[in-house]
Amino acid sequence: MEKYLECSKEVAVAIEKGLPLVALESTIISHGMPYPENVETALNCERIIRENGAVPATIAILNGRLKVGLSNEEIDFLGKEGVKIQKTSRRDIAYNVMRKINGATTVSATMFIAALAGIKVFATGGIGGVHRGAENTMDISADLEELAMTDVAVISAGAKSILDLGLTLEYLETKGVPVIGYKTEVLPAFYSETSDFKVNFRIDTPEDIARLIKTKYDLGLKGGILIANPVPGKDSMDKTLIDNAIQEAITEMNELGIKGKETTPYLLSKIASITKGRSLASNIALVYNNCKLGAEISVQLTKISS
Ligand code: PSU
Ligand code: MN
Repeated sequence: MEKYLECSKEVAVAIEKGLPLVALESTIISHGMPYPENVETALNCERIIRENGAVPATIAILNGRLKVGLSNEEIDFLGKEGVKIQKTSRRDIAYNVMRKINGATTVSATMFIAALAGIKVFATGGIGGVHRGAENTMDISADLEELAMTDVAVISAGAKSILDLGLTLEYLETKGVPVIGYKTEVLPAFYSETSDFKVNFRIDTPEDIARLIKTKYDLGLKGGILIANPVPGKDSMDKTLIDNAIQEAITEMNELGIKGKETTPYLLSKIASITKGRSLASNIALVYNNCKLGAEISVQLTKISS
């Protein structure tokens, strides 16, 4: 595996010493936010994870190498190049490695690489899921299948209502993925704290979430865990306002005939422009909030695992 996988010095030392680690994805950098906010956010995520006692491991594919832990220059490169960097989910990994090209890893590809490196906790903004209209398009993110098979706990602010939240939850249930609400019974909807859907279980402390992760793997139950952490109240957006923006963005996307992997990046930037940047501010705040919780969970997991 060393032929393909390359950990930074800091990450390699942390793995060797059994220190808490938190993985971070890179699609959010290259495709999820505009430059320079994307780079600022990525660097702040790393800082927040460190401040909360864990080691950050931002993941990407660079020149065909599966990189775990990036330098600030590498993060800046991914942010500046933006959509020129290929959005890379599980299906794209082997091709990128074979061609020795760059890839910004989605939740699915990041989970796969994190698991290879032995990292069990991963913080992001939102996961991909079952898209609205999936009964016609079959657009279901590879993130859900990855959660079904790869042993990594993913902290997200729920799923954006550009997705069909109800169908996304059904899919996760079929695949045996527990959906945990941190201090909430309600599945948060990314930009807003609430939705019409419930999580499977409410857990109120990072320690108990770590105990659940450990118990699941002690039992030999394969696959991930989805931890839904609501956007902080002050950064939560008015539900009607954001739902209208999402609807407008989806209508325009369909008129333009945008499909497949372009869907999520298109909607994110369209919604940011309709809301005059409010959604971007909310997105950044929820990612920071997830990094903090991810570090706290990883610290607890290390404590009970040693
Ligand atoms: N949701 C966000 N921001 C993002 C993504 C999702 O709020 O940047 C990215 C993640 O990398 C996720 C991917 O894994 O989009 C899902 O893409 P798709 O729907 O094409 O599987
Ligand atoms: Mn898709």
